[in-house]
Amino acid sequence: MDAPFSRTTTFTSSRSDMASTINVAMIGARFMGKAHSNAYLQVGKFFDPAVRPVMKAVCSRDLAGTQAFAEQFGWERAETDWQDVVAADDIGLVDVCTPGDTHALISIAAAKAGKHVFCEKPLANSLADALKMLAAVREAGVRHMVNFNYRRCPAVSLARQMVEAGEIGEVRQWRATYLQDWLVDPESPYSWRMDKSIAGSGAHGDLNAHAIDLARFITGDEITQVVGDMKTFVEERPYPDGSGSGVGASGAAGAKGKGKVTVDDASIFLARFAGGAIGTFEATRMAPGRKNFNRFEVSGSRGSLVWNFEDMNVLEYYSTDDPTARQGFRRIMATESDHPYVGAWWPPGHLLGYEHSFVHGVYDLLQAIASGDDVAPDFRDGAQCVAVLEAVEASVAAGSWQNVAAVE
Ligand code: SOE
Repeated sequence: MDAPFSRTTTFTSSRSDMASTINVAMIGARFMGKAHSNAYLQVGKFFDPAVRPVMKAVCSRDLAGTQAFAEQFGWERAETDWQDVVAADDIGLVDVCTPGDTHALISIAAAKAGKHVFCEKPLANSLADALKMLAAVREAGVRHMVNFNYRRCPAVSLARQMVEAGEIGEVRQWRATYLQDWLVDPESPYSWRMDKSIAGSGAHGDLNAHAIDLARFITGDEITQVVGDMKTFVEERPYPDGSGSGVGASGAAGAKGKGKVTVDDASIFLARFAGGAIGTFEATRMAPGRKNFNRFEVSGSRGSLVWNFEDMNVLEYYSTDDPTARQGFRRIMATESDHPYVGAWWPPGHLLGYEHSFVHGVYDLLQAIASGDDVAPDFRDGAQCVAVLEAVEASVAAGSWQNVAAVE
């Protein structure tokens, strides 16, 4: 078997012709599996990572489907036993693309086997599990990253740079709305995303997790107290007939009748930040007309920034430093070569999309693996996000403000 992390001569272009490689195993082969596979395929073509991924093994439960997936995306082998894959001597990085209920099991086993770990969000379905994952990767001394991909949309990375540089002054208010509509129809089929024992929660963990991560990333601050409300509008849904293809299409196929929805359709909360800012968060799968309306607006003492994934290349910026007669929101197209990540892609002015954010994340992870430096968002960030999610759920149960546990 190949060494998991070896030096090989793989390229003869003007880029590095002496490239290190790392063998990757990905567990899970559905929507996120495709997005991650695409990232491994693209990263070495547009960036020049110090270590290049070799797509060694993909693993999921059904052999024929996994083999077809491996062939489609160029994985060398298809497997069905994640434990064998994680333990295999030739694997250096384990990429966890399964639903939340298995993140802890797989990530901890991978860390114990000395593998670097890249895990989908939310990091875990409970803070207790997230803390165990954090302890495992720290003990193993491996690199770890949770995939909050929206951080790496160029306009979002730019917003972080601007807040850090003080361009909107002191952050006072954060407003996040993450709105989708794919569950508005009560006949939309049941999937694992509606099963609390698998997904952990609904719009809350799926969408508010992103919003919480963006709030922490952009403000550089921590959420310390929360109070919220959550609602399930449609309490049971028909099992899928296998014909669907949307995000909710998988799971329980073949079962008859209706499945009980045990997660929220919508989740809202108020937040207080350590630095004195306050914030609002709203996540729903029940907002007709909103497709992937992941929007934040951050108000500071000298300006504001607004971003919305539905127009993801644009960052809106208002500055009180502009002359009064010229003040107004300007639309910054984050498509220029001096914007984060953009120079690696097309000539200036050409738009990037959803998939690019995954390529950027994989690039940064590979650089960290090569250098041995930490990469953000890491499992501590992932666990802190879960702490916020969990505190909101506690506040709903208690009907009162709750403190958020601080993850060290
Ligand atoms: C479905 O709600 C989903 O695909 C999420 O799971 C993703 O994390 C989000 O980026 C888009 O919507």
